[in-house]
Amino acid sequence: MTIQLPDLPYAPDALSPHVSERTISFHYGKHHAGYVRTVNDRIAGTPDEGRSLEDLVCSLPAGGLFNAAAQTWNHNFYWQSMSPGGGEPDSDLAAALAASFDSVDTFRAEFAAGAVGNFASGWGWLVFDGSGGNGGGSLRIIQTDDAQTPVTDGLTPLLVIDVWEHAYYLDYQNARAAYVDAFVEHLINWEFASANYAAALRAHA
Ligand code: MN3
Repeated sequence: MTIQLPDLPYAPDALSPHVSERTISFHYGKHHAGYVRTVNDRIAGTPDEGRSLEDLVCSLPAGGLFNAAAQTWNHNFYWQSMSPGGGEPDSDLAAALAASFDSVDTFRAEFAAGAVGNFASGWGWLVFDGSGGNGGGSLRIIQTDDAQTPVTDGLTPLLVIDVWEHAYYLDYQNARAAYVDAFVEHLINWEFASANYAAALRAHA
């Protein structure tokens, strides 16, 4: 069994002009596909072959194979975090965002500020932290560096933005803030985030 490169959930030009078909051709077709290929090359013929991607990410030691596996997971999640229409969070997620950040608009501003301010080649996340127990939980905005992923910390990702330069340089050059603004205003797949939130609540009930 090998780790698969999932199909894009939309046509490669569907996010244009906010993320161009040219960016997706490199980002999905070269970077993401390259991480998948690296994972498969390195697990071939080893005891890791046949394990799920999640299992690999949560158990591998730091190093090149972890980086490729975690980057594969993060990119799988990133493509789903965007949709051509954007939309709005469902009522449950909207209420949770309001409880944690005062309003959905304040969430957008804080999520954008975190992603713009991440000094690393990394990722900006909205996560559900169920560590409070008793069916409770809170929403948090966190940043990770390089290939790091909240999955290894027991947090449940709801949404992610890739802020490695390869995610935006062809379209925005050094203007990361313009890319982040386009993401929060036009591209957030709220249906995906809302479904992830509902699943997180069920898992922690
Ligand atoms: Mn990337």
